[in-house]
Amino acid sequence: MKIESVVLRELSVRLKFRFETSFGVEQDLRKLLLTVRSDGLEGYGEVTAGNVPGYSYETTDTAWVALERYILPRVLGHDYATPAELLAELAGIRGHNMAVAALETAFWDLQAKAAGLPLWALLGGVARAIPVGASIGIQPSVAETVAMAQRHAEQGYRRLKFKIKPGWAVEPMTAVREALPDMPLSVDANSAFRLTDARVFRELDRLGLDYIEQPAMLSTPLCLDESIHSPADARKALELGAGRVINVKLGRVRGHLEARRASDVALAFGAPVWCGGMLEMGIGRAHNLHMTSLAAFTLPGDTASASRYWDEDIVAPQLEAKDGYQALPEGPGLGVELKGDLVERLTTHKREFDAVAVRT
Ligand code: OSB
Ligand code: MG
Repeated sequence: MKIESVVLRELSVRLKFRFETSFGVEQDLRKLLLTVRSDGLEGYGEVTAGNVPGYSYETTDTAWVALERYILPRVLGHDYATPAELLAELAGIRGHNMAVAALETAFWDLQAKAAGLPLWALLGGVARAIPVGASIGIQPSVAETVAMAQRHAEQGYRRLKFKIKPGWAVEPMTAVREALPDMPLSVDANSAFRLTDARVFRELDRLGLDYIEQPAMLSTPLCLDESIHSPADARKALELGAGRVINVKLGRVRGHLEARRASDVALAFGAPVWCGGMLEMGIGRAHNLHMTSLAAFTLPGDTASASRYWDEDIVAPQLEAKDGYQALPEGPGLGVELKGDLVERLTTHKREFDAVAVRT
């Protein structure tokens, strides 16, 4: 498929809640959306980077520059038969995985549409309904943490993940465990702890958590998020026993092809995999769901209902979990339509790239 033109937009969107993690607070988000055109079709991709380099070095701004200056000029006007060919073209661009992933995932959407297949089928997925959990930010009090836990458990979520940080771990989690003795629970520290905090983890160990996500930059039997940037990272981590559970995020590993390879590595090691979230809008959320259809994804992911995050999401149908399960959208490609008027209203910057202008 020839990359005929691309529209890059920055959207300004407000989360329904203040999302606090060990690296900061997010609510007013600047998000990039990519529309890739080929053969009368449109493929969509979303950049999963945050406003600031708290989770990773990539940000909305670095992704804009990487796409505008380095990534899009290389691919515009070129024809690619497969996502692998597209990625090979971009092999010289080191890092900037979230920026590359927005293009790579949009390309998959295009190919699936051209083939008349839902994206999950093109990826080789198997599941048609995806069990999902919810990722709950740091709350102002233990009581509010317990209330949030109870509300999400009542909504049917299959696993609750809590953000923790030094000084905010054992007390709230002990209270949540008391309130919900049988609920699958996990915690995510976003790399905020050090080995000298081992005592905290010995205490958390008593609470029967499913896993502890990325407590530090090196680790005991754990779930790895920030440390996994490629299938090779997954292999090394599992070989070394640095983690037993792998969180796969499309943006972090450069898109669907590498995500599928990383999940295959974990499958070969017998390590459970789940799909992490990055507070995505509808395009990123839909890509997550299609990826999660792959057989390796056996644990509930973060892909909660869109209405948990947004007053109105940018796609139709809106992606909503029922009883803790998200049904995969059917129809070709992502199976969701962009709400054009809403996207226009939320757009703060827009640039259109077309093959002729960039190539001459
Ligand atoms: O570590 O999983 C993380 C959001 C932004 C950056 C990092 C993370 C997260 C989440 C939110 O946990 C998951 C979601 O609900 O989308
Ligand atoms: Mg995480």
